[in-house]
Amino acid sequence: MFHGLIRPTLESIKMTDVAEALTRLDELAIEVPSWAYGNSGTRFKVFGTPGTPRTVQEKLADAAKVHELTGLAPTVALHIPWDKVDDYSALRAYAEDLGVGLGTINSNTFQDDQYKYGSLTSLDAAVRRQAVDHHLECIDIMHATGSKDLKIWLADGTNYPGQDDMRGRQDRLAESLREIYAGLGENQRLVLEYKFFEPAFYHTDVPDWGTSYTQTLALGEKAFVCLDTGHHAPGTNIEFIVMQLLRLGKLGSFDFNSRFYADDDLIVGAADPFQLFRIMYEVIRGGGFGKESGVALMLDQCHNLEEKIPGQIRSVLNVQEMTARALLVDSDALAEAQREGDVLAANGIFSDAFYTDVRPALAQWRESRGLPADPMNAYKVSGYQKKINGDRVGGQQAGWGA
Ligand code: PSV
Ligand code: MN
Repeated sequence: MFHGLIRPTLESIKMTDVAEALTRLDELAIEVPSWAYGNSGTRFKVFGTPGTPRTVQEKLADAAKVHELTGLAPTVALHIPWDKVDDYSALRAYAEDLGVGLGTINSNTFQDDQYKYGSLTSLDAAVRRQAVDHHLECIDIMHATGSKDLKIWLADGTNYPGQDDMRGRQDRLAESLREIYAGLGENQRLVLEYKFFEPAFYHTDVPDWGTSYTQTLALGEKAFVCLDTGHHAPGTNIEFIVMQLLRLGKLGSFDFNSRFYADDDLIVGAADPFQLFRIMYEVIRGGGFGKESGVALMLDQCHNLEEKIPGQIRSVLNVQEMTARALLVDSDALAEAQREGDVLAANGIFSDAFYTDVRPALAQWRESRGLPADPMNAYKVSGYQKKINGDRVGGQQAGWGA
């Protein structure tokens, strides 16, 4: 506890505080993306990797391994049509047998020729119809998979000033979204993801949280914003956006990943662990943490060079570690320092939590729950990678976009 103007030191965080913080970690659930297990790369090259899944069932098996070793990843997000199957109820049963559930359904209106000039915003009514129908099909799939969220990310935008009327596109977007929203079931939600660039270069139709907020606010209570950490300009204060969306009751989900330059989709927490800590602090501060909060913590990552399954294990562990550190912030002491205008003390309290090494405590937390203390090593010695490398020979490896 911090009293008066005495600056807290790292010793002010005791093991009892750590133990207390860790009990809340049981509420942490991270959704992994099916596409993280397939091959991916850049526009220059997609490298193949031994053992890569050929089917959605194999992707689910890999995701189940991540959950088995970490206890952190109980659901898997699907991308349609990449994960299209004939029988989604059977797929759900298959996943449940493996110990995981099916999560968010991601729509895809960015890889078909007809969407060259846009999808939900297109000037062409027939193209808009097709894009809306795709989302209604996704909602049908959600009924079978038991998924709660429909996540929409649009590649819509233009490359040149004057290419299209930005205002008209925004109006058509609102109209298309209204129709999709009307198709949602009672317990289903729509989450609209924003991204400030790419693949369109001049303007993007949902470039920022403000646009996503405005559009989802107009839709109603079942529509929320999805925040992908890689979709901001360098230097953006992402935790401010987290705070604001939570304050407005409109933060639906995260797509976590790391970026150095653009939408790199690297391992979350790898580029800037302090940013991840600050984001998780605002999530906790704003009531976005825990199963009842309604905020889905998803990963949206691709493992281009590194092995995919340990890449995912490392990712969920990073989120857990920064969440644990964020839970250590002594909020009473912080509020007191803030009231007293003690800038350095307040910043010190925040920093002390960030600099606390929670890894030994997390290893204990795992062991006490029957999980391996070191999931990365447990995977290495499990023989799973060797087995899938041998089993998964022939067929078409899954890849980003397939
Ligand atoms: C777009 O860059 C995005 O972040 C969306 O979430 C897509 O669905 C996903 O990437 C595909 O990897
Ligand atoms: Mn994303």
